[in-house]
Amino acid sequence: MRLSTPERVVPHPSHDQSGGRSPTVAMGPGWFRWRGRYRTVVLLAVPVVVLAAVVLVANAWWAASPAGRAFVAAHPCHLAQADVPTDFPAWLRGLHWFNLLLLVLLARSGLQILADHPRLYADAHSTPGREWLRFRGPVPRGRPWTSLDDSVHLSGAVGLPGGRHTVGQARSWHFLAAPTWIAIGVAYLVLLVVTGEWRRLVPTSAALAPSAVSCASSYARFALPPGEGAPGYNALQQLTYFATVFLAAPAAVLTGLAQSPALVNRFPRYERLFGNRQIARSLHFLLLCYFAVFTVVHVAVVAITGLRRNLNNMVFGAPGHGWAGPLLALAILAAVVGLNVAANVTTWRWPRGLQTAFERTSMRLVRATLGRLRPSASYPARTVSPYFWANGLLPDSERYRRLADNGFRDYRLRVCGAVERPVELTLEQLRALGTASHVSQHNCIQGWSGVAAWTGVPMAALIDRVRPLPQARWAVFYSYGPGLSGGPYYDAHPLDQLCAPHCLLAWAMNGEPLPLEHGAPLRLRNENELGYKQVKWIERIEFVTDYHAVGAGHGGYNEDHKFYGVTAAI
Ligand SMILES: Nc1nc2c(c(=O)[nH]1)N[C@H]1C(S)=C(S)[C@@H](COP(=O)(O)O)O[C@H]1N2
Ligand SMILES: [Mo]
Repeated sequence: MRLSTPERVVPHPSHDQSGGRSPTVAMGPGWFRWRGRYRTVVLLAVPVVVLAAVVLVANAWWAASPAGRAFVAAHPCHLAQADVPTDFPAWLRGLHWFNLLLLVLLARSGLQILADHPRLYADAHSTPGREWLRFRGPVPRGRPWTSLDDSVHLSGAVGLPGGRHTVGQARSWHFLAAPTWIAIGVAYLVLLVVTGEWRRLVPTSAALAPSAVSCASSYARFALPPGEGAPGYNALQQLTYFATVFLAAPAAVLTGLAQSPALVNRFPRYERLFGNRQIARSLHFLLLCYFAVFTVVHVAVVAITGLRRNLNNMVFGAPGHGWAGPLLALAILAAVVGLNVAANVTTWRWPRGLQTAFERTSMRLVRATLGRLRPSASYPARTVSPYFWANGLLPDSERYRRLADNGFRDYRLRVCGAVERPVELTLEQLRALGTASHVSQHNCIQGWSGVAAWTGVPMAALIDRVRPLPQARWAVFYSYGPGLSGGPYYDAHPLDQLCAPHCLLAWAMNGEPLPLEHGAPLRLRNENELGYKQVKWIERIEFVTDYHAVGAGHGGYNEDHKFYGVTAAI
């Protein structure tokens, strides 16, 4: 399948949906790695199965022993609780099923985002070879390998929308669903409190912990705990639901937020809560795994403990024995599947429509919140990454080669458009406008990150020099480098972000002149935004009223060709 766009964008090999590789699995540190798609799974399964067998046998022995029997008698799995609501009000049932739809959308678009950089690290620098889990072979040595080469192909049955390097569309879905999920989560919490339904969920007695052990022991003997069917949740059920609602769900939101360049460059301490951004990203993935396991177990228990009665309860709020509940539940599940299929189809048919829907809703929210933060870019110098992934195509024009051969002495930055004083400046003249340095974390849309020290002229100083006209709202940065589908790379930034103190036109990286692959002689650093906004090999800057007349009108090369958002503060 190929990306079809209303503008007939020329596909590039990275968009080539047939050529992409499928994920493989490898796990463990570099000196000891399990490889291979099936071997890893088998090798992982062996210790899990052995451990499970040991636990099952030990538990059976313990439960049959006098001590075990006394324990269970003293701590019944089902605790009689006063004041616990037994009804499932309509709002609760509605939110339960809506939550299912959103979780599936979040999981599928999340996997698609992961497939774009299928490596999970514990170290902050995303160094190849140091992944604790990867779904891709090792990074080849001795030849250029950008993170675009690295993305894997996902089936549309798994990923939303499936395919290769469809991270732009996947993010649209992820960020349409995420604020909705947070909103219904907040509504749910408020309603829990207001209606007293929280009593069913929130543990209020320490007796719950030993009782939960009794429940677990019972399940581990493949026996339903005594008291099954009594009103209220059993102790283990209550603790699991509580952990899912009050720990796992907020943790998913918090680790997701730690992916925001604007947030971590403004509050590096927030990132350090998790260790670093890559640990937060790994946790975000592990939380997806938790939700998947929870759902499987939850559904299994629903089935085992009286499917028809439970489904009636889940749909109508009353534990009837008719077929109406199961039929309606089936219809709801069919709708969830149908909506997911529709999401895939819509994405491939109308990628531009999806991008526009995202831009008009969630992206505005992001811009009004994270986009407004003022980055402090105050990472300690010792955190600078030893390895920094490179992305994009090097300039290949004769003109650029001549400039580079001569150490960029003939380079002129042209600044034009809606300004009072258009200029052409040499690197010397640019330096004379002022110099600033900062250490920041670069976050690529694909998922890798790296910390580097940047030195350059503050954009604010250049803006002072050229004096934008009152109608100028955006500046478009044009590159000597080509985009993947041909033509020069470009990207638009709002003036308010460019005026922030930490926005630089950088000519040095980690105290050295900017290396060729990182954008020599000049690149942008706007620390509110993801990597693709940081235009390298800048040729000229044009101030404009809005970006609709630039390229295909969506705010940049990747915005035009890959349906990325014009704002990327997360
Ligand atoms: N001209 C140009 N600039 C570009 C790109 C590109 O393809 N062309 N890629 C962007 C992307 S996606 C990222 S993540 C960063 C990577 O910067 P680095 O190569 O210095 O790590 O550059 C950005 N700037
Ligand atoms: Mo990127």
